[in-house]
Amino acid sequence: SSKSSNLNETQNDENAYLQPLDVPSAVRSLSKQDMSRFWGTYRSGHYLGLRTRSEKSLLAGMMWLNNKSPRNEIHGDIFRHKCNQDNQLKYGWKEHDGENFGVQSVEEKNYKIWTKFLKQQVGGHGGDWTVKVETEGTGTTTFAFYFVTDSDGYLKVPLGHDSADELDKFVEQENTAFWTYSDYLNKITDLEDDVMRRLAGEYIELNNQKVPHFWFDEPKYDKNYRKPNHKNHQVVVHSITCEHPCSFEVNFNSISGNHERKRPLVGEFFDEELARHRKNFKRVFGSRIKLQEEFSGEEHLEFAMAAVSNMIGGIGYYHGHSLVQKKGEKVTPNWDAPLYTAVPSRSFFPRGFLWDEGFHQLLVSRFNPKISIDSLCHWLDLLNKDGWIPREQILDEEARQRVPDPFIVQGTDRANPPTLLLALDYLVSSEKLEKEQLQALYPRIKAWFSWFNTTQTGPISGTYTWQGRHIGSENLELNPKTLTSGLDDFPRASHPTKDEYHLDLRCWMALAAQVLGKMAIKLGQSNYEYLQLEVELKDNTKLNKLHWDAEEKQFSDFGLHSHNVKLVRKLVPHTGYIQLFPFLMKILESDSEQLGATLDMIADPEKLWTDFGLRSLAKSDPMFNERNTEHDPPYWRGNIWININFLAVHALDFYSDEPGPYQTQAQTLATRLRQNLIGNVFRNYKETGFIWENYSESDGKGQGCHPFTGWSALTVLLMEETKF
Ligand code: 6A9
Repeated sequence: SSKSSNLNETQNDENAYLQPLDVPSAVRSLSKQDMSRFWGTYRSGHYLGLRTRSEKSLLAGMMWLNNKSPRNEIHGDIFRHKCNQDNQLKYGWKEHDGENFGVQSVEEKNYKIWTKFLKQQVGGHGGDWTVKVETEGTGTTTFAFYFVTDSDGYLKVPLGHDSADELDKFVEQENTAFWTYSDYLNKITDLEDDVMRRLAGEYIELNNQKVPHFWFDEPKYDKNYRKPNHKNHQVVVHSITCEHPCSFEVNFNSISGNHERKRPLVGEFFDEELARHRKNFKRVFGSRIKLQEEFSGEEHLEFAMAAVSNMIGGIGYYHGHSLVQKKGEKVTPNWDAPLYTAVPSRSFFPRGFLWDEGFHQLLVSRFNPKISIDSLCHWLDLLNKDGWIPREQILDEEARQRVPDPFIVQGTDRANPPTLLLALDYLVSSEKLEKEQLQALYPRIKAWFSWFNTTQTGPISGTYTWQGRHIGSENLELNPKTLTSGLDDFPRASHPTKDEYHLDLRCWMALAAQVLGKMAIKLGQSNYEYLQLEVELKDNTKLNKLHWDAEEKQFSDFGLHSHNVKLVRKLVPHTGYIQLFPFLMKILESDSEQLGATLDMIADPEKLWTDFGLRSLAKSDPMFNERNTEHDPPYWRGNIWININFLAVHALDFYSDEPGPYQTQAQTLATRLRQNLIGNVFRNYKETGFIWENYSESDGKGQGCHPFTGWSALTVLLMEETKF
């Protein structure tokens, strides 16, 4: 692609930042190759996209189109393939366990499609699977189910309607197959056009019947398909046109399972096996995620299961490299590596994000810790020699096509909050991480921590600075962004300088030191270094000295800020999520004036309190709901975000148990905030069928992209009986 053609220069081996950290791979340390997650719905940016967890994979997927509707009646793509918000479809996994099965529904205007994915572990290569498609409603739909080979294999699917058909589990009205080639796996997008040209409307008369003209289409470029050249990926597409309601099965059998397979996964056996797994899923769900009495009804349970299932069903597997850049050097490809990760949104951001993943795995680890450990090992294997992990994982051409150029390149000095440690901390304290696994991860976590503690330090001892704010861009943006912090446009010092320092990062470092110290003890190693830093970073006197603004009665960043028309170095008086961090990380002493002031800020409807959750920026803040540029609407300047609200509820729970002058206030706020959040996210789900990226502070409506079953799905943990 033109985007990267000038970037594929040979790597300079002396550049440490382009090499993986020099300790044994965490992924490889996982107890022998576990095949239970080999096949999966890992192309989660598609309505139904399957692949294996291997570098090169046979891909499978499905698309469909509305034959009967005139084009202009259909929203979005005429060919439904990639998840696209413009299609205005309601879709998502109702149940998905990440290992055995998933049940998804997709709602078109006049009909509904169920995609039921089920696996059977036989043989040594991840076993068999079947996709059963069932529809309800009226009208006719043409489905196209396809397979794409990696560049080594080839498909031997006999063509023609009268030959024995290896994909013959279709129950169809019209059933056609054809070949095509994709010269590049990642340009599978072109497949839509190709299939479209062949399917869209071109019918011929045959025996007084209208049939698609490609019925007996000869393979187009298949002269040498038995010896495909390495660039080519062979594609076979099977199309089925049926009248609703209808159903068909696509059954994949792994040859290595032939001697073990009692029955193929089709027909009655499929239905029985699926029913068995669904029952088991509900049982396991109920035992691992116990909902409070008031949420134990059908509707809440369905919501909770859908939230978890979409998080798990959205997990993707990628293989490729980021494009990275060290300050002052040219953009270079990183090494090729796999990533198994949940994604914030299947439609908009179907790829990995570092700080999102820590929140994702807090939820996933409740249901299946093995999945979380697997993900964390993959993420921590991405550490380079310096201990850096790229924030946004845009690993292949398909991912790069979705992202505008300036956002693709990852700077090697750029951080993102170390939330993976939140998930790890949970796994360690709940004894779900085995000692050997921790042993394998520990050197990586140490290296990551040490990268933070050397590259992100501020101008004076005990201070930390997010690198990478745009110095000198204050005339272009209302307030130059801090993407690395995760709270992109939350206002900071008006004029970025090298010597500003940030409150939230200091608090993240306190948390990191605390978690590392705990892990060291668990492994019987010295925790001295971490304990010392934890104590220093949690010292309220030191914290207040650096970040407490006595006049504004709040904590703040420090930097060059315009104040009464003058530019001065001072504490930056904005009010919102950043100000909560010492409270969120439970650093504040329970009888401190600072805790009291923070709780007041939370409870004040002119500041953070709304009936739907806490606002990201106070209503009273001068930048409340302000655009950053003409093209950049307010994002973290008022909207309600669930990840921070989740941390807030847990901090309130914590202070609710701490005797002191603010205990009762914390208790009241915890109860009310929890109720507001659950009530609103649930109401939106009922009304729209989706969990959203963020919620409006004025009426609670879901906003931004959807489905966003990333951290917003943490609502489920707020519904739990036992507090986190
Ligand atoms: C650039 C893509 C059509 C923004 O959830 C992922 C991140 C969070 O980590 C971050 O905290 N989101 C939050 O402020 C989404 C970021 C997406 C960037 C994509 C343009 C265009 O796609």
